[in-house]
Amino acid sequence: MQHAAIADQTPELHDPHSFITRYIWSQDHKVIAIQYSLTAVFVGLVALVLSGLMRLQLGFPDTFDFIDPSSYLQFVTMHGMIMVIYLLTALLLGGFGNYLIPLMIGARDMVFPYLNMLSYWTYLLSVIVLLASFFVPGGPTGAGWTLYPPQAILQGTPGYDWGIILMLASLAIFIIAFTMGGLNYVTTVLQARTHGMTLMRMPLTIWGIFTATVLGLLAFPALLVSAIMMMLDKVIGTSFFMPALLSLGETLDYTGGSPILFQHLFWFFGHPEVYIVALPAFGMVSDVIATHARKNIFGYRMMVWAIVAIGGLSFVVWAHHMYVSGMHPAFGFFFATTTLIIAVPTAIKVYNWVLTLWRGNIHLTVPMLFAIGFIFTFTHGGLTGLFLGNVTIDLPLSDTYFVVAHFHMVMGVSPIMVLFAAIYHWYPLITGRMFHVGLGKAHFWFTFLGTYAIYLPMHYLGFLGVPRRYFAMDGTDFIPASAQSLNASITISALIVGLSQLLFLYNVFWSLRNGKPAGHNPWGATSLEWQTPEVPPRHGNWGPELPRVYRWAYDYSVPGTEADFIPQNHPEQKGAEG
Ligand code: HEM
Ligand SMILES: [Cu+2]
Repeated sequence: MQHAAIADQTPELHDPHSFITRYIWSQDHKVIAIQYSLTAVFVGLVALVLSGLMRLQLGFPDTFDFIDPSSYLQFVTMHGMIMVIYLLTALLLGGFGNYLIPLMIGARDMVFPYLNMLSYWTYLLSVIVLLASFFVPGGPTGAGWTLYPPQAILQGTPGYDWGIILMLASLAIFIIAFTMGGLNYVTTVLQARTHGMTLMRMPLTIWGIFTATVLGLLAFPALLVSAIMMMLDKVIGTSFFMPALLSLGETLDYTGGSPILFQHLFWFFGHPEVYIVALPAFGMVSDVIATHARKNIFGYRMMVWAIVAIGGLSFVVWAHHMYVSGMHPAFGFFFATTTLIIAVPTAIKVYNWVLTLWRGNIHLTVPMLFAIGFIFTFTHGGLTGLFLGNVTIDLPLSDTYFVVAHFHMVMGVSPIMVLFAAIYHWYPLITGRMFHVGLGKAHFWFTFLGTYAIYLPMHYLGFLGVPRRYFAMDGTDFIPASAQSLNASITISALIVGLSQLLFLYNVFWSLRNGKPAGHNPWGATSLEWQTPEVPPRHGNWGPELPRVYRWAYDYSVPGTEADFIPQNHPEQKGAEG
């Protein structure tokens, strides 16, 4: 607030002049956001293709010669890792974090624009290193996205040589990129808010992105050290994670290390990672729902504290991923209890979204459809989490398709629904054009219904005991033959959902040229990013003067006012919270 001056130089001061400084080596947060997003979507498509290949094998075994058991494991690993880290984390924070933070808090840019630019190029490098592993001898690692040692670096696992080394290197580079971006986001939110933008007037989008970034800064170091330690185990033969081992009849040189230590480090990162992805999504979906229901968000303060509480709690539940590793019952009890406690603030959020919709003036726009779809998928995914959080229920279900169904619903599909909501919602601001509504709705229905066609049956497969990460299920007597027809139907649905994403891509690119000009603030939104003098906002965002904020971001349908919304920078006195 009083620090607004930090980011308040006149925009002309370093307005980029050449094509290169404007679009390639750009320090403008909006351009960096687009660079992050395009790269993330590109690798995301690679991950999508990999999932299609896996599904082909599972649905129609023995039909596709080019998928063998090793490549199946490699696809699983690369698919999982890309989706979680290189797509979702990068797109939500590097993409939307970058685009929205300065605009929503009324700053001209990030506080450290050069570092921000460096963050993108480092991220790009991590992606290149990751994808390079497809082309090295042995191919990418097939250790599973959890990379558990000892098997990750030992013979027998695909890509145990080059593949795993490149994966670990790529993760380390990614974390460096994330840290540069993350420090920027945190500092910018804390130091560069414009006049009047108190913390408790910030849109929930910013609260979600901010808290997620703090989580990332605390959690990623655990992954960084484990990557470095495993790299040392692999390359120079230390034994951090490697016990004494007999492999193929041969005693290996390792001794005394602890694979369980890796699991603890990994999940100390891995669980908060779920919320690094979820919290920005929670924030964005709140704002989309409020805007398109023309109603203030129900329980704003409760929503803020729920985000913060979930963020804090997410650091004390990690071992619920390790029930099968064997642990003292007291620890099992502890981690089950903390896991169930997280359900409380999470449920509060779901209730508040529904209560925001309640008696709202609901516009079923494309962003709103995706937001409502998210409430469904997230609730369903969350409910199965309550089951898996209990030790006794988790033990038989662990490593089955029930788990695959659970995490895809809750952290695969749900954040993707919000990302689509967000892209459609902010598309008019970013491009100055409207997307094609019919295509958008078709895209929604394919994606939403397809999600259920893919993942509902997987819960049932899990009950049957169908194991996760298996190339083929035939020849097991406990899995009935009917499981195969389910698998075929899942595969067909997955292919349809995958192809229907082309509707989205086509819409995004077609509308760039052919969409109707969107004009200012087509949704009638209150938050600052829609109040810039130009659409799309120019370098420096605000013209000669920073906006001044008089109210929170949720003054929709305030009684006694003419328009059904009052922008945050509007001085008029009426409004719920002045
Ligand atoms: C149409 C969309 C998707 C399809 C069809 C799909 C399909 C699959 C399949 C077939 C597996 C392997 C299951 C196994 O053999 O154990 C898998 C694993 C996985 N997927 Fe997806 N997936 C999709 C989207 C996503 C998204 C958006 C995420 C983001 C979080 C994600 C994260 C993962 C993870 C973390 C794994 C586990 C990898 C491992 O076991 O190491 N998936 N997915
Ligand atoms: Cu977890």
